[in-house]
Amino acid sequence: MRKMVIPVALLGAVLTAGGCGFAGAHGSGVHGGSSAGDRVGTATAGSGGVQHITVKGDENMQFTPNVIKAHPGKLEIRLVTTGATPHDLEVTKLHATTGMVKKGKPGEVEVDLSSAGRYDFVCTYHTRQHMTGVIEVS
Ligand SMILES: [Cu+2]
Repeated sequence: MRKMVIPVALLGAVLTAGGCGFAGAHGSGVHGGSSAGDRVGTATAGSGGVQHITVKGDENMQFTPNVIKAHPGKLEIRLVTTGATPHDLEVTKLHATTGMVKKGKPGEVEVDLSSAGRYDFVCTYHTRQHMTGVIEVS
């Protein structure tokens, strides 16, 4: 069930379309996808003991944050897409996914992180562009 979605070159035109002012935040011109680009986010505790984090998927095929720090327990991940390219977020080990998320239509997935450790997540559309991240549970 390998899905292939090849986004047409949309860079440039779409970046000004968003209302969130996100464009330009990563305009350093640095490419390469190495681990130097850790963007760390910490899940916040919510009602009912469920932790929450919002992750953005952008036109550079990157998640922000791409390192999520959480505690053992339930975590709800909300994925928003900032540009025209759809993304998803799948926690690989748990086979849990948001499904395809388009701009303006966030998707959520709740995972039960019962034990400490590292849980990788990916965008299944852009694995070849290394659109990945990790949840660090401790
Ligand atoms: Cu993606």
